[in-house]
Amino acid sequence: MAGEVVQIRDSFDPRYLIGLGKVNELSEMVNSLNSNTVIFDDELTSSQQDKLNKKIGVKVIDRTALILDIFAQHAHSYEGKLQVELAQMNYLLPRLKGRGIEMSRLGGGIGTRGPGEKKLEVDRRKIQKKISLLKKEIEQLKVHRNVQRQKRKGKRIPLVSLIGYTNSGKSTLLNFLCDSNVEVNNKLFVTLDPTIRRREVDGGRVLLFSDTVGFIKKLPHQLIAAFRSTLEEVKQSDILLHIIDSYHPNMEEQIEAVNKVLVDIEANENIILMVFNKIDLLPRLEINRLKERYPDGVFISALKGNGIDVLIKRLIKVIDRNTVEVILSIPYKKTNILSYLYELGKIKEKTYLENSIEVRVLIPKHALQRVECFKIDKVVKA
Ligand SMILES: Nc1nc2c(ncn2[C@@H]2O[C@H](COP(=O)(O)OP(=O)(O)OP(=O)(O)O)[C@@H](O)[C@H]2O)c(=O)[nH]1
Ligand SMILES: [Mg+2]
Repeated sequence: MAGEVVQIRDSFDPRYLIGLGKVNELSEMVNSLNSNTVIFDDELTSSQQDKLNKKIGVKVIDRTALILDIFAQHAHSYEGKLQVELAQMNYLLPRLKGRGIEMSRLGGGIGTRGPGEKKLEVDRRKIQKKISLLKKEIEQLKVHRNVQRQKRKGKRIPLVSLIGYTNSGKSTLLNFLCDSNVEVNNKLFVTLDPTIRRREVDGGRVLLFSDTVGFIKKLPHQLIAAFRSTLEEVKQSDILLHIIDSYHPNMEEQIEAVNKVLVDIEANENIILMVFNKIDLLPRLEINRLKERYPDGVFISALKGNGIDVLIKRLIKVIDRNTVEVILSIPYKKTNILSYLYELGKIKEKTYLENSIEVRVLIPKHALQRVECFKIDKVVKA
């Protein structure tokens, strides 16, 4: 970035978003710095964009266009590409309308208004058709994903979602936890496609970890709408790990922005654990200050591996809040249930009797029903 101009106003100027004086200041700056693009950190209407283009004489884009562009570059999967395209179309549609109004206002006599309007109408219809096609396709993928989710739920393996501001280290943590190789980069929105990996913790229990698209402040609504099915995954998780870049100068603002998006996607009622990442970059004093301020937080370095054991312990504690210890008597014919128990819970004791195996096991409360038939002798600990 070559330069920056900030204006604080009570209301937006309908013509240029910013005031005319600021536009002139911006023009001078563009000239003196020899810049070729101006990016507005807010959304522009198409008419504002046109006027600014003319006035400043270089390409002017808004933050939504920039974000959509980055998303487009990073979308790899079929679903990701469809979602970005849908967001782009949603961005384009009202902008076409804007141009239409402008054209009719011009009232440029015979020959300008008629065909202009007609072409606009054709374009608009094309885009609307494309939008409904994209929505349909995304919907179909969502059905497929729901089936997968149901299968997972059937097995009752807890799902932990990593969420947080873009570049906070979600993928780095997933890679560390699950020994995987999701792309990590010091850029924004590297991850767009949800990735799920499994990890065994605490002697054979399995947890699923999901990494997903990063949040930002003022996340364009076109993107929230298009990525709804991806974000739905977040809502369905058993626990959310809110990964925070504790080295970032705007850490607090980023935490707020993430909380806002969580409210938007109605995931704010989920169990959320705040995970302060990148503590390897902070002096001890600063870490202590953070710990004081966020006594319930977990403090880690996903890069170096500091604090990961504490994080896992905390996760297990949260999950175990919803577990019970039971004694089951499993006939030898039915021992295939054992693999389910191993995956799901923690077998604490196993005794081989004449007709059955007796196991003392810690399982999630919601799985009690599935093992009811094995004569739960007693609930040892609720
Ligand atoms: N020093 C340090 N750097 C880290 C740590 N965790 C992540 N990083 C760096 O932070 C940058 C972003 O990491 P990612 O894991 O790609 O972040 P992300 O949250 O997945 O980002 P998006 O997918 O873009 O939303 C990379 O350059 C990482 O190497 C950490 O604990 N310490
Ligand atoms: Mg990532």
